[in-house]
Amino acid sequence: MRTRAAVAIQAGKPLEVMDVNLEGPRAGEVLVEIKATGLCHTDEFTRSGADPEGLFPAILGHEGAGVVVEVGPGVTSLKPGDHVIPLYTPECRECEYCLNPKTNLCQSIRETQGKGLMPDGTSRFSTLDGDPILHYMGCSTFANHTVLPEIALAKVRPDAPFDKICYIGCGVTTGIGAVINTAKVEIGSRAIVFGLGGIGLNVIQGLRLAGADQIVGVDLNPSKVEMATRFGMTDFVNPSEVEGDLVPYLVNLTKGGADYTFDATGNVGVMRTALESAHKGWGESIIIGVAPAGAEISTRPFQLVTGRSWRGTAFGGARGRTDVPKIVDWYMEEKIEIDPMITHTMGLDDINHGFDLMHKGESIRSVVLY
Ligand code: NAD
Ligand code: AHE
Ligand code: ZN
Repeated sequence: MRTRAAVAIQAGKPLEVMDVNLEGPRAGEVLVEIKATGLCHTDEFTRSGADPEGLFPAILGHEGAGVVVEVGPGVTSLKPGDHVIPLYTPECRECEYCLNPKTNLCQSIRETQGKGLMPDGTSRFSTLDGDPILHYMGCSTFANHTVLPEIALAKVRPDAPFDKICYIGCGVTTGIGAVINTAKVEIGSRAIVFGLGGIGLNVIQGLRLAGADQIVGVDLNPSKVEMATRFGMTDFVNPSEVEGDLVPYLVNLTKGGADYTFDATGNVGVMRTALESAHKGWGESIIIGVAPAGAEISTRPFQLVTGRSWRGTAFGGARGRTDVPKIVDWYMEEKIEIDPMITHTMGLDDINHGFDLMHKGESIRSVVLY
């Protein structure tokens, strides 16, 4: 079939919206009509050329929601008409990783996914001239139709609105999951969140859900304060307004350091500040942000010797097919909020405008509606 897609032809260039060819689903695969997709900073990271795994030409996008159109041979858990959220972290429920309760990082298709290919080593997308176009993070939600493995789709309730629940495909689950699944934050904790964008705000929302007493937000952009306060931030710090070193300032503000700190910026300098502003003896710092190729983190080992720990999280530690339908339920039951964070919507033809808004710091989430 033909479908419409925003294609990343080359690193650093705007996406080009065009008709592309899409082959039907092979064994174990599912054809999905994408109804809405969010724009995450990770898409921009890859588009810009900063991603060491970035490959071109590719159809980016990994934060979508849609409807099953057709299933390939052997697919048993989904049927046409089912509402689904694509999963860049699949859940096969069989691999060594899925069988270990300590991780959500299913590895059953990671190798081909990292090469922009389906599990059989081929791509379903091509140009109208027949040249292959690569998949991205196994999802490619910047296409109106896409093909995914059955294990990379969460089936969700049909009454949930696509234009909101697409955000559960990455930002919402990553932020809330980092608090609940990875850090396992306790009631009464003190926490610091660095970066109040589409991920950091969901960390704040997760911290409120977990019953944290103090939720400090740190961002260079003061326009984020209003939204962060609405989601539960108790104190705001703009590093550009702090005289002297930020670490002692934050340690003092949190009465000795935070029980939990979260980096949602992708800046390795910020990651160090996050680690060092965690409480001596027990503070945990969780890295969520994705750093550019070649960037490395550093600190004095003494920071760890004296009881701080440094951890990371992908997709908020969530097992997608199991956890994502539950998060959709939380949204529908009003346990969590999504709507105010979706600050802009647009058609696929205007997708580059969504990236401009992200660069200018004017949006939290832009969502493309098909
Ligand atoms: P975003 O652009 O919406 O937000 C980033 C925020 O960080 C902005 O508000 C910006 O002002 C702030 N910021 C930037 N530099 C800063 C600094 N030096 N000090 C303080 N604040 C600073 O991005 P997002 O969509 O929220 O994504 C955040 C990060 O999380 C990105 O690196 C993204 O790739 C990553 N991410 C990781 C996962 C995962 O599974 N680990 C999932 C999604 C996104
Ligand atoms: N390709 C990058 C790594 C990017 C990365 O860390 N991705 C996160 C999800 S970000 C979603 O917005 C992730 O899930 N990582 C686990 C994995 O297996 O990719 C690089 O540095 O090479
Ligand atoms: Zn993302």
